[in-house]
Parts: sequence; C-alpha cells; structure tokens
Amino acid sequence: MSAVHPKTKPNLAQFFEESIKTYIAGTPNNVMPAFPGERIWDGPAVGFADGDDPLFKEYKSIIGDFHVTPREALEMHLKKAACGYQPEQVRVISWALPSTRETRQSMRRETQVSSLRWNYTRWYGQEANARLARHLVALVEDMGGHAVAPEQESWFEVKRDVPGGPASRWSQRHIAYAAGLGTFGLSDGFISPVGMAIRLGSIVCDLDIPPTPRAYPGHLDNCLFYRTGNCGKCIKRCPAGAISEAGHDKAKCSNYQSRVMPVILQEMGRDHGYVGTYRGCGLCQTGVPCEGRIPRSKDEID
Ligand code: B12
Ligand code: SF4
Ligand code: SF4
Repeated sequence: MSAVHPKTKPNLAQFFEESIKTYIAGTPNNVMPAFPGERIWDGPAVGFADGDDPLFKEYKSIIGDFHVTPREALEMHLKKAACGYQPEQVRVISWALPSTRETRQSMRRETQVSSLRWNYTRWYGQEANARLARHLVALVEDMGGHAVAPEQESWFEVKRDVPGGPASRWSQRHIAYAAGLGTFGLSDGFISPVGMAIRLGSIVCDLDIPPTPRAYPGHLDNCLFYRTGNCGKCIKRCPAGAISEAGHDKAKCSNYQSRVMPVILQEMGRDHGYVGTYRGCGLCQTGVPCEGRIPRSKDEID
C-alpha cells in the first residue's frame, strides 16, 4: 500500500514546514490573553528525522528502555486501528515554537519568578502546540498517510522513578535532536536556531519526507560552555541553584517551580492571573546568549 500521493506533494519537507508556519501564524489559539494584540509564538523552526535512525534505539539506553521509538509509536497506533498495515518508512516531524520578543524581554526583567507572559506561554501556548500536533495528524491522514502524536497517546507518561530524575516515554528534546533541530545545553535546555526560550512538539507518520541532516557532531555542541569553555550565564540566572558546571539538578528545579515560586509570588502580591498547576520557570532560558538563537559569542543576547 502506498500511503502518499507523490504527484500532489512533490516536496513534502517544504509542504510541512509551510503548513506549520501558516498554522501558527493564523490560529486563533496563538493569542496572548491579557496582552491585547500579542501572540504567544513567533515563527517556528522545523526538522525531520528518519524514524528508523539507529539513534532512536540508542535512546533506550541513554534515556531508558521505556522510551518509545517512532516505529513503535506508529505501530501501536496502527494496532489500535486493527488495519494490519505495516509502514514502509517512518518519519518524525519535529518543531520548535519560539516565545515572542515581548515574552523574552518580560523574563529578562525577572530574577526570582516567571513573568505572566511566560506562565501563559507554558499553559495556553502548550494548548496551541498540542492543537498543532492534532492538525498535522489530520493533514497527513487527509493525504492518505497514517500519523500519531505520541505525547497525546494513552501510553505517554513521565516516569518519576528514574535514577537521573523525571523522564518521559517520548522526550521532545531528544526527538528534536534527532531531527537536526539543535542540541542540549548546560542547563539541560534545548538550543535550536530559534533559541532556547521555546516549546517543542512532534508527530510520527509514514510519508516519505527527506530527513534533515544533523549539522552538529555532538549532543552539546550549540552550548557555549561546552563549545568554548566560557559562558555559564544560566548558572547565575537560576534562583534555585539548580545549575552548576556539572549540569542541571532536576529535583531542585522541580521543587522551585512547584513549591518555592508560588510562595514568592504570593509574598510579592503578584499571583493574580497566573494559571496552571504550577507557574513554570525558565529564568535559565532567558537573559542568556542562547535565548533566541544558537549563540555566537559569550556576550550576545539579541
Ligand atoms: C520531565 C520534564 C521536566 C522536568 C525534568 C526536566 C529534564 N531535564 O528532563 C522538570 C520539572 C525539572 C522540567 C522543567 C522545565 N521544563 Co520541562 N519537561 C519535562 C518533559 C515532560 C519530559 C522531559 C524528559 O523526558 N526528559 C528525558 C531526560 C532523559 O532528558 P535529560 O535528562 O534532559 O537528557 C539528558 C541526557 O539524555 C543527555 N544525554 C546523554 N547522552 C546523550 C547522547 C545523545 C545523542 C543525546 C541526544 C542526549 C544525551 O542529554 C540531556 C542533557 O544533559 C518534557 C516534555 C517531553 N515530552 O519531552 C518537558 C520539556 C523538556 N520542558 C520544557 C520546559 C520549557 C521546561 C521549563 C522551562 C519549565 C517551563 N515550562 O516554564 C523547565 C526548564 C528546566 C531546564 N533547565 O531544562 C520544554 C523544553 C524547552 C527547552 N528549550 O529545552 C519541554 C520539551 C516541553 C515542551 N513541550 O517543549 N521539565
Ligand atoms: S546560557 Fe550559556 S552555558 Fe547556559 S546553556 Fe546557554 S550557552 Fe550554554
Ligand atoms: S527552570 Fe528555573 S529553577 Fe529550573 S533550572 Fe531553570 S532557572 Fe533554575
């Protein structure tokens, strides 16, 4: 069974990149509540991975054997549909949605808590991100293909009993790394061409999209600290002391976001309007050279 109509969509990579950009530019979900006229997301960066890339099997040792490969994700989805179809090729579409300049600037002014714009980005922005994934699944299916948004499947969970700290069965940062979208940084944050102040998303499908080459030899190459030995600005930005030259302490980070920050916000009399089960942080992702791009020198903040 051929899942694609090759004559209709000769350049699938370009087609999906444009579809993602058009959706984000036009969707009514990409609006910043309480800040009239502002958006949550700027123009996305998009990458594609071969779902059978050996890297996805390596993730079972790098992250844990619970981490699902793209082929497994698509096969679980097809099994549910009981159609007996085996995909010839499996591809991943991955994207990075960048916070707007207004949101990033609002965060640069903060030293202890997230700004209201960042909090809205965490919750309303993630809703727009999840809707984008469902939109893309529908688009692939309309083209005669099969697709799944792994993070929205019932098997998806964040494992809390992992020695290195919480880890999910579909890590969007590792997926984005495989799709040529960037690398990790000292703070653990993912540094993409549109920077680190982003949220990531992905779907898996069986269309024959050419994979994006990975323009970096190592998984930490976009970070100035690992590339040049300088920087470490995220260490100073973190109010929880969760980042050091040894990396990111997830327990300290998580505790700050869920327990410490709500109390500080209340003490400041600023808790009104914030939404979500926790406020979100991300001070380490803003006011740093990797905030809005892959950093070129240690002092640059665009
Ligand atoms: C659990 C979780 C958390 C936990 C733990 C974070 C963590 N480091 O794993 C806590 C609560 C602390 C957290 C905090 C935040 N989170 Co969070 N979180 C997640 C979640 C749900 C799962 C992450 C996961 O599975 N990690 C897996 C583990 C194994 O990853 P890791 O430890 O970082 O990986 C290391 C190793 O694998 C290592 N490595 C070793 N060898 C090799 C070899 C290769 C080849 C590779 C590739 C890697 C590698 O590299 C990594 C860095 O050291 C994802 C959503 C998702 N489904 O992915 C969002 C996600 C990671 N969070 C995100 C965000 C935005 C945040 C916050 C800013 C909160 C907020 N929204 O305001 C903070 C930032 C903290 C930080 N400094 O990174 C974004 C990432 C944005 C970015 N630029 O990186 C994600 C992807 C959500 C999204 N949809 O965009 N988060
Ligand atoms: S602030 Fe500097 S050290 Fe920290 S992740 Fe960004 S580039 Fe790396
Ligand atoms: S998200 Fe906040 S608490 Fe966590 S490492 Fe970054 S600055 Fe520190």
